[in-house]
Formats: sequence, structure tokens, C-alpha cells
Amino acid sequence: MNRNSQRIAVLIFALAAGFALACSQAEGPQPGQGMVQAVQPEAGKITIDHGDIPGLMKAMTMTFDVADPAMLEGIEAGQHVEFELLYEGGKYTVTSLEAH
Ligand SMILES: [Cu+2]
Repeated sequence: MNRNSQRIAVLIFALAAGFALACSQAEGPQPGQGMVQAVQPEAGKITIDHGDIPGLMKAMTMTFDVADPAMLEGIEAGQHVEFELLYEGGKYTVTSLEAH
């Protein structure tokens, strides 16, 4: 490789890496499930020990804002829940929540 083709190769690699980073956050709400650890209805927050959420995050325990505090009615620690998680504007929001 001459110097120019090396530069081009580096540039292509950088573009590909940047593209991969930009696409690491999935578009739209993504489905997840897990067990409720804590609920803070007054703050509109729920802590869930959740499994892998493809496109958003690996399994972890994390506190999320909910889109509407009314979604937390009847939800309590120890329940298994299915939910949808939206990543938008640099933050995560639970947009739907169902105990089962
Ligand atoms: Cu997380």
C-alpha cells in the first residue's frame, strides 16, 4: 500500500466505526422483560432487574423514568413485567409496562 491508499483505508475504517457507533441505539421502543425491584410513583420511576434489551443495553438492574406515572398503578416490587423502552434525547423512558 502506498501512503495515499493507507490514508484512504484509515478514513474508510473511521467512517465505518462512526457509522456503527451512530447505529448502536435502536430506533423506537424496544421490548424488555424483568423483575421489578422498586417503584417510586411520586417520581415516576421504576427500577427493573431486566434481561438483555437488544439494541439498547445488556442485562442489568436500572432505574427508568416512565412516560406516565399512572403506568405504575398496581405495580410493585417482585412482579415480573414486560415493558417497552425508548431511547430518545439521551435518556431512557419506559413507554409501556405490563405485569404478568
Ligand atoms: Cu441499563
